[in-house]
Formats: sequence, structure tokens, C-alpha cells
Amino acid sequence: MFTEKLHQAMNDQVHHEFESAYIYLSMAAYLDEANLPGFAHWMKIQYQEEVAHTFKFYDYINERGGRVELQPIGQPPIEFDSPLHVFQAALAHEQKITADINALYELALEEKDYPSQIFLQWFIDEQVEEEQNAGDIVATLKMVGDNPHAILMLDRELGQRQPPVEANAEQA
Ligand code: OFO
Repeated sequence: MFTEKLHQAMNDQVHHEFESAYIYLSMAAYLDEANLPGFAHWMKIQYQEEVAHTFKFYDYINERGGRVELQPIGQPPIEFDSPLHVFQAALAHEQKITADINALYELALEEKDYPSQIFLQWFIDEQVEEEQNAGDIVATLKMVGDNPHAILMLDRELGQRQPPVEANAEQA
């Protein structure tokens, strides 16, 4: 069993991850309405990634003998100015989640909880990828500007994103 402080912080992270899923689903809805099905698909896969992250924390809390306590989720942002604005917001959100994961890791160090330090290393790596994925799309969108042909090409490319392995396992 881990300490109550760490238990609470892990529970908070269940909330942050599920809230991330909800935010990305809202972004997908905006992109679907904007007739950008590839962009929307990318965001729906991101939603699945966040659900998978939620379950990693959920399962870990259970494995350590803790009880998962779900918290209320507020309304996510629903209006955006453009696809660029969506991905800038996604990048800013990932940077916040990185800070949450880093704070959790620091707490696991303070509490001398070695299994949690090992568990969190996966998330530390994952956050590098999460920030890079959103950051790359922001950079591309800035480069193409309002060029409709380039936006359509990017829409096709983002429509190829594959679901996370964890999501396949959940569905199997
Ligand atoms: Fe769970 O990594 Fe994004 O938020």
C-alpha cells in the first residue's frame, strides 16, 4: 500500500487523464464540424490514448491496494478559432500534464515509493512524445497557413493515425 498523500495524488491524476480525454473529444467535435475528418480522427485517437492512460492509473491504484475515487469533470472548451488554435491548446494542455506527472514523480521520490517511481517512468517518456506530437502539428499548421490544398493534404495524413495498442487490447 502506498501513502495516503500519494494515493490522493494518483487519484487526482486519474481525473487529469480522463479530463484530457474529454477535452480532446471536444476538440474532435469542433474539427468534425469544420469538415476536417482527418484532424477529427487524430483527436479521437488522442481521446482513446487518454482513456488508456486513465486505466493505467486506475489499475495501478488497485494493484497498490488503493480505492479509485472519481471526481467531477467540468465542461471542456467547445469553441476554437481555427485548427491551429486547437493544436496550440492541445500542446499547452500536454505541457500542463507533463508538469502534473513531474510533480507526481517528485512526490514518489519524497515518499520513497520505489514502485511508483518505476510506474511513472512510462508516463515521463510518454509526455515527451505527447508534447512532440502536438508541437509538430502546430509547426506544420503555422507553415501551411491558410493554404486549402495543404490543409487537405494534412487532413488526409492525420486521418491515418492508428489507435493506441492499449485501446486494441481493451477492445479485444
Ligand atoms: Fe495522458 O497524456 Fe496527454 O494528457
